[in-house]
Amino acid sequence: MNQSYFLGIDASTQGVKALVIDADNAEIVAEAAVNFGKDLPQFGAPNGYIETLAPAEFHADPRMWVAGCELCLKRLASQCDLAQVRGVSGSGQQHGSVYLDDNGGFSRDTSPIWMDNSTGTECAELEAKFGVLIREATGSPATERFTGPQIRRFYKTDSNSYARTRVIHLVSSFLCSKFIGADAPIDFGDGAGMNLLDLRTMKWNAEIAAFTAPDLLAKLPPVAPSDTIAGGLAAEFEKYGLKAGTPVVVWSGDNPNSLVGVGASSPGTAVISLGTSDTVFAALESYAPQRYGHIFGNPAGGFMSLVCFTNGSLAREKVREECGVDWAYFDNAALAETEFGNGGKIFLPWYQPETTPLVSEARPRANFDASAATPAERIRAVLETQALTMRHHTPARERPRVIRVTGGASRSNGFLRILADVFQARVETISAPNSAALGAAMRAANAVAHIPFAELNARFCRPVATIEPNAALAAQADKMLAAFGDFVKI
Ligand code: XUL
Repeated sequence: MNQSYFLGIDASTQGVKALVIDADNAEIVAEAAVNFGKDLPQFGAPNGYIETLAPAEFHADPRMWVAGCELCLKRLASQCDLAQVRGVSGSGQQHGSVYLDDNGGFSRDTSPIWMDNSTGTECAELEAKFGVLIREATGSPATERFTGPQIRRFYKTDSNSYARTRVIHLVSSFLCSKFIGADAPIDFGDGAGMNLLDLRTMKWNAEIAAFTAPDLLAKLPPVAPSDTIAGGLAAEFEKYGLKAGTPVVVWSGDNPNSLVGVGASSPGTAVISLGTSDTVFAALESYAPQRYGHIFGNPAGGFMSLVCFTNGSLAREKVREECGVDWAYFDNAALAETEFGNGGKIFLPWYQPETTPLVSEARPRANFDASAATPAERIRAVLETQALTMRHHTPARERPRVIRVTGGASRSNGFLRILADVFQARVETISAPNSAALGAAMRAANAVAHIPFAELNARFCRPVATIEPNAALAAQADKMLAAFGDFVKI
């Protein structure tokens, strides 16, 4: 019998992915995926959420997440012997909340998820009541998708159902509870995405909870470090070949799990994920609230920062279209036909309202005349400005030595070179298609078999390619950063 199989499950917005790692042999031995739209059409959520609600409301049926996990396990069981699994953990889309009553049923039929932005009023109320304390205590400003404002809105719009609620779980703690057949704690990583956890004490903030909704403290599960064993696997999972009683480690959110799954859970390595929106996240030595973005618990211990830039890949695509070039040209021309610095051109691609910095209207801004620039200059301008924006919003104390880049746009050599030179850091690309599920499996291996994360990183998170910064450009990068700072202030 192999003693080193660990199972990681990622319940994300559009589906569930799961994998089994063999920790001793540094191998992923099985991988499976379920797509909610394709595989579970009975839930009527082709993209993972119910499409018939008001425009700002995004909900999903929590039963769909359970069904997705079960189908995924069934698919995994056909690939490997799940009886060999020694530990289980998981990942949930952050911020979503599940409301359970006293009778094992749901007191709220559907769950608001992270895409929901219906709580502007509740956020304003929290900010009016607590001001900067919200950011100082919880690591984030009052944020529409965060669970506290969502709970407050539920209480205000349906106080009877709120009163009938026994416990409010996050997606992660709800699914962990299903796996152990009892209420599971909320971990420090995901708990920090609620505007309720006080990151200075790692306890629920009683004052904020009391203002959010009556008796809320009594309805929140306990919080626990991310390496806590929540319980043993419930007997019903034996039908997939798993063994009842196998340790289940508390689940966490998808971003905290990804931090682990890309091998960046120690300070010094930042992760840039280039997707629809771009996110930059990194492990932090200690807790200090920052002006932008969010701070969550790092499942490997300590904290992590996460800053989101809304205008990511869609903005790059828009520039490509406006320039009338294909991706092959876009990904390489910026490097080949232009020079670092690009004559000082800055182009803020705010084609949509931007989160960082907060810009409420779609309003691209340039310091040069685009009609007089070549396509390569325009492409370099957007890529250099995006890189400068990321560095500008990374506090100096967290300047990374290494940046791990993931996501679709990490194929662009031009962009990788620009990131290395702007940050003056080594850029590594990694292939991390299932980083949240891998992070969960690594957390299970760490908590159950006590394999150190450094060891797990060396086994599972090796870079695919490396780009060293050109140190001769360091002074110029500093000047560009200063010029960028002046321009965004205008
Ligand atoms: C992070 C966030 C999303 C969700 C879903 O704050 O809202 O990244 O975790 O992926």
